[in-house]
Amino acid sequence: MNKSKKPVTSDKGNNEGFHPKEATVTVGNGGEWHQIATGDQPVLTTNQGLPISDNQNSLRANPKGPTLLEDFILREKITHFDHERIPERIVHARGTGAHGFFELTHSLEKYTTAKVLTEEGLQTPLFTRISTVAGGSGSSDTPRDVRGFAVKFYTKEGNWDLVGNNIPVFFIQDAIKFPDLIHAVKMEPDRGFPQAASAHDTFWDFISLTPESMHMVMWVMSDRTLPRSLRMIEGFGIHSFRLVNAAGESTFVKFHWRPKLGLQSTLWDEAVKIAGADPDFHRRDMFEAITTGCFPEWDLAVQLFSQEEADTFPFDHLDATKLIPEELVPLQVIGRMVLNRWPDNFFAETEQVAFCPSHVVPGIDFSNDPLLQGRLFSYLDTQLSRLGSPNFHQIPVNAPQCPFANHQRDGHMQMAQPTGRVAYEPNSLAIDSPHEQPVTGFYSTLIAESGAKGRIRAESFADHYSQARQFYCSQSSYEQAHLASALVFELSKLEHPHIRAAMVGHLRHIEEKLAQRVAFGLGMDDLPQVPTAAVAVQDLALSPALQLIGKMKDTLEGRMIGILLSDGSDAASIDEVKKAVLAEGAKVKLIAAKIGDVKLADGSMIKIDGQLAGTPSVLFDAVVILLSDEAAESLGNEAAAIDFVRDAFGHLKAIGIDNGGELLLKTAGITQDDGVFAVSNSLEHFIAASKTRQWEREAKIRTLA
Ligand code: HDE
Repeated sequence: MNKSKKPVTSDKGNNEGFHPKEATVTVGNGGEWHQIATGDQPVLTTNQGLPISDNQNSLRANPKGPTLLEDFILREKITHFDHERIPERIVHARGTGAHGFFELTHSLEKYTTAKVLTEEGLQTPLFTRISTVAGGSGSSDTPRDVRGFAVKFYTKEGNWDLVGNNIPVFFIQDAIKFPDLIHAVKMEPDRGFPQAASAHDTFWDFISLTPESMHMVMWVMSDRTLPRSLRMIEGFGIHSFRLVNAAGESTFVKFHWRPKLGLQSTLWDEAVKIAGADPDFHRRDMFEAITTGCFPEWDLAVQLFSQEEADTFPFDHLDATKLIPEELVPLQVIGRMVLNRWPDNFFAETEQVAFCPSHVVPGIDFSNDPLLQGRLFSYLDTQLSRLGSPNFHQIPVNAPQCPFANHQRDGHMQMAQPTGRVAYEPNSLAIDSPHEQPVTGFYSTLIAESGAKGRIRAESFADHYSQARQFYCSQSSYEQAHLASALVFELSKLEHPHIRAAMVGHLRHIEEKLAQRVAFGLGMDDLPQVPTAAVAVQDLALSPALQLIGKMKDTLEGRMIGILLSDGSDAASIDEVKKAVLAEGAKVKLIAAKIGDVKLADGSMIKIDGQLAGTPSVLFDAVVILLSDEAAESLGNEAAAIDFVRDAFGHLKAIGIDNGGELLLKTAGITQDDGVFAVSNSLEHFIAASKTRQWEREAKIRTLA
């Protein structure tokens, strides 16, 4: 018997790994795999269950001869490998998923029959996938991009998919424009670049010719598209949906996810550098949070309103380029989502999960938003092409967790084996077969429709600038500067000056000063002409709730602090900083010039988490530099150390120092400001400052538009 715990491998071509008498066989069971026999290690088999004696050598005619076609084991293995990839999502290809639950804390019984929204205290299992939009599945986590926010609730009454984004509005009003929008933003077809970037001609060409996108463009150019963590973004269902109660009355609803950790973003320069330092920054952050028990959490809130109320809004709520300010219709928190389980297998779950906005439960219905109406078709279609079969609902991550049965049969990769001769309804031959449920089943709300059929856009959709203006004007001055600078960066990348000019023309409708800032940043001598607007731009009431800075939380929870140290660093200082940071719910990583152990001044050894060159300060929310004088002097000749402190300072982070740290800052040419603290006497101030950014520093170190 093989007692070794080591994997059984052989490069000698012998049979030492195979022990037929104690073979462990692995069998499939509706998509799950079970070990059914004993032994130290499972036996490696083909997909037909044949034990394999040699997994190192293919079958050759002689030791130096050609490989034989007869080698069915080689062919099965390679063929399977050749087919490992399925088409990636045409949008939202790069995503991070996790399991969790939704707990209802406030019943909406008055408005809906949906049990997931009426049974207080009920915990509904769910799977959530957060994604970028434009890049391929292997692209980095931190481009400037919208984040998809899709949640599949496995309710008692079937799956409910709430497939939203981290921005409450969208680029276009009508689904028929979606392929154009996506073709414009994705890599240009003749050259195959840029990957995961909107800073190129085709995107801005399309946008400049599509005024309805201006509101969304304001959001996309804000720091909302540069999240610090996926745990620190909001989610929005975007469209109006309907809730329908037992009396058949319907109420409009907008869904909002609110992160418990508050909102937090990176700076643009930081996001760019993170992409190099750790392309998996967001996925790793989520993985580390969930696997260490710091479960990400969001509140679910709703905005509820009637048709009569909607008629008084100065915009049309069926237009997905508009939002309903919280000041107009307040948010009501009705429950919370906790993500507490990382998937066992990325492909099986995160890649194969199939969301469809058409997956609703009784008591939830659609509105006439023309973007939503198009999506109701698109997602089912895309699953057929990606997952290759109308049986995609049988894949465990997609399968409802309530009983489900109907008379649909057969098809590619059918896993179910229904019995009996009846596969139709109505029938009298199998009274226990699935029958429709007129009372509790899903029904579509009765809505009277009138008007002329045609390819016509409602006049109420014509105002493209007022909410863009409201968004920009509601931002803090720091956020306005970031937004203007983002526009300068993106438009500066264009080869075609006429697109630049067209964009600045649109900005003049939104806010004249914004247009001036961007034009100045782009080196334009004169402001371009203002394009004709279909309707006059309105001055809507400012909405402070649209700020990101306003929604940052005064907390270190979920944050990461980096301590740069060296041989000879002071053990007591390290200990004090660590304790203070951990007490606030943040995590600490220790960085030194070399990986391994560092010998501190008191002779104790401490384990290092990251090597300096591979662990730059962009990976942290705040940093502490605790060095012996000698180490500070030698690190002064180390570009990675200079970059570490310069970037931390440039990214407006709080910096804690001791004498050695002060020396390194000096060598790096940094003039200390109010965001730099001696940890010996100002540790608590350092902690407080680490919860935010040193915004006042920015104007002194960076020219913003
Ligand atoms: Fe999507 N979208 N979309 N979308 N979308 C897809 O479905 C589509 C839109 C969103 O993590 C695709 O399974 C059309 C708005 C998310 O798996 C596809 C239109 C919003 C995800 C598709 C839109 C979204 C997708 C690609 C215009 C925010 C990722 C793969 C009518 C409310 C879900 C797939 C995941 C994915 C089509 C517009 C969000 C092709 C036609 C608006 C979060 O079906």
